[in-house]
Amino acid sequence: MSTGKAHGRETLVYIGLGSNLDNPGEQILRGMAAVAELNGCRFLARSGRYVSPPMGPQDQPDYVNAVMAIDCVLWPASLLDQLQAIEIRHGRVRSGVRWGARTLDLDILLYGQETIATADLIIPHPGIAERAFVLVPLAEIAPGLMIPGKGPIADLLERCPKDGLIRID
Ligand code: A4P
Ligand code: MG
Repeated sequence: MSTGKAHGRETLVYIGLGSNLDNPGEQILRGMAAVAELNGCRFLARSGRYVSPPMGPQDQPDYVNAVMAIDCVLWPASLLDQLQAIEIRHGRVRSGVRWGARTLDLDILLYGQETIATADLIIPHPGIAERAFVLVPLAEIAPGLMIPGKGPIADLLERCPKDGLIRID
């Protein structure tokens, strides 16, 4: 079995981006550019950017969120390492507060049709089915998507309240 970082087979991966500090709209664009430049990843598509009130603690600024699609030959754990390195390069400081403010959050929403549950990685990303700030941009670039264990994105979208989500570009 290979112990390298890449497995050679291209997999369609969706990444969720979020930011609510230091010019969030700009952070999202820079985050997308950094992901697109990763070795082993090829940019396919991006959604518009959306503003929404914070989920979780309310004493923090509104968020900007977006979703991007890439073709990726990295193993899921290697991709997570690369994404966390980008978060740190973009000024992410983990405060220890659950759902606290951040310059850049990069979540692996889907990795092909795989279901993964390890100590460090859960795919599909938990909460994907209930969060308008994930579902709406994801459906924008993948309207026919099937989410493993959850069903068609169109059905999830229909059930999900959109309170306060505004598309800004
Ligand atoms: N981890 C497990 N699965 C994954 C995955 N699929 N992708 C682990 C990425 N990471 C994954 O993440 C904590 C750990 O989750 C990682 O070390 C990784 O091993 P983190 O980024 O350090 O912490 P977090 O993001 O604060 O935690 P969490 O629970 O992932 O928060 P969420 O779900 O990202 O929510 N409100 C609005 N409007 N928009 C937002 O984007 N985001 C949050 C954070 C809160 N409120 C929000 C938003
Ligand atoms: Mg995260």
